[in-house]
Amino acid sequence: MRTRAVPALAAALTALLLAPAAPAAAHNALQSAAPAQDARLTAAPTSVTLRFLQRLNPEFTTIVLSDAERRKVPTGVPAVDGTAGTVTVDQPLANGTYTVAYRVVSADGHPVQGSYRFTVADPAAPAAAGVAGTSTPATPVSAAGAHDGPPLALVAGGVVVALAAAGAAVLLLRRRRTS
Ligand SMILES: [Cu+2]
Repeated sequence: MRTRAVPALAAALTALLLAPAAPAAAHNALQSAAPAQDARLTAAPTSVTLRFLQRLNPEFTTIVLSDAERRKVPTGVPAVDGTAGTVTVDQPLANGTYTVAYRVVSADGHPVQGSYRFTVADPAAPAAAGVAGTSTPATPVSAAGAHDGPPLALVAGGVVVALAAAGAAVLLLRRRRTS
């Protein structure tokens, strides 16, 4: 009975680890964007608008535009209208890949941040100075929330527990066989 319970426990823990994380219903999330993620624009945008699931707090809404070299592109401060935040782009964007990074707060007060890229490829415009056509921006595209930290730690802890349980199961089985 007891030896059977240990593998069952290990299996339960494994299932727990494989199960998708519970959706964070209380958290804000990016719903749509203009320019859209991975968009390839033939005309440079003059603004970036991000639409979220929940209303934005103008005091805690950050939208940062940067070029392929990770240089910050001058924009206005985010103008918040309900669930949408807009920044105007101060200068015409040269051809190249740009990253939009955002940080907003959820209704529960927790921050949510992420980033995505879009490309300006105006056939009539020259490429950005110093930005080769083959340059690949190193900025990773992610939609990581502030809650990614604790769950990761939990997963790591869970793996340790599962490994310990599996080890205990193996030991018990071995002991059984040798006795
Ligand atoms: Cu939260």
